[in-house]
Amino acid sequence: MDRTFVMIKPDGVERGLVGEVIRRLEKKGLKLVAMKLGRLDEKAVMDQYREHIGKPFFPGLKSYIMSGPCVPMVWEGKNAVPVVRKVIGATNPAEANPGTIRGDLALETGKNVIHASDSPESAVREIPIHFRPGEIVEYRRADDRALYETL
Ligand code: IDP
Ligand code: MG
Repeated sequence: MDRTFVMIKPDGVERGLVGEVIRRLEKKGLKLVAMKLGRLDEKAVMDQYREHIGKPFFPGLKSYIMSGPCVPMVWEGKNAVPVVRKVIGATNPAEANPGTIRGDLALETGKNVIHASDSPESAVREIPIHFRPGEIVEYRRADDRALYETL
């Protein structure tokens, strides 16, 4: 099954939005298969955001991500990568649709609550930055059949 890397950023943790974010992804039908809480070290931030190194907003992004604890997670489900991008909404919360996490819960691009992989290739690259293989947990959810059985 498809997997994506998702991370609640320090503003989300500090605002008490961890449960709200997880609730939305769980209700969508996605399965949480790995999670931790902690500060990212510099190497993890540089690896995670390597495509943005050198951009004008990078120093601010780096200090924001390292300013407090994050909640890195892996979520699993059919089309997990594009589905989660839809659920989180546009990068700039002012442009994110209502009903999305960023559209409902944030105001600033620089404080947009959540990260999610933008492609399956990004997910494959990002997951091992934050999790060892043994930290990803396989299990059945009671609604697996109801969610995935197609007629
Ligand atoms: P994404 O998070 O929707 O994938 P990216 O373009 O990959 O968006 O940017 C990564 C993160 O960098 C954003 O979520 C945001 O926190 C930050 N960022 C991107 N562009 C800007 C900007 O113009 N100003 C401030 N922060 C930015
Ligand atoms: Mg991105």
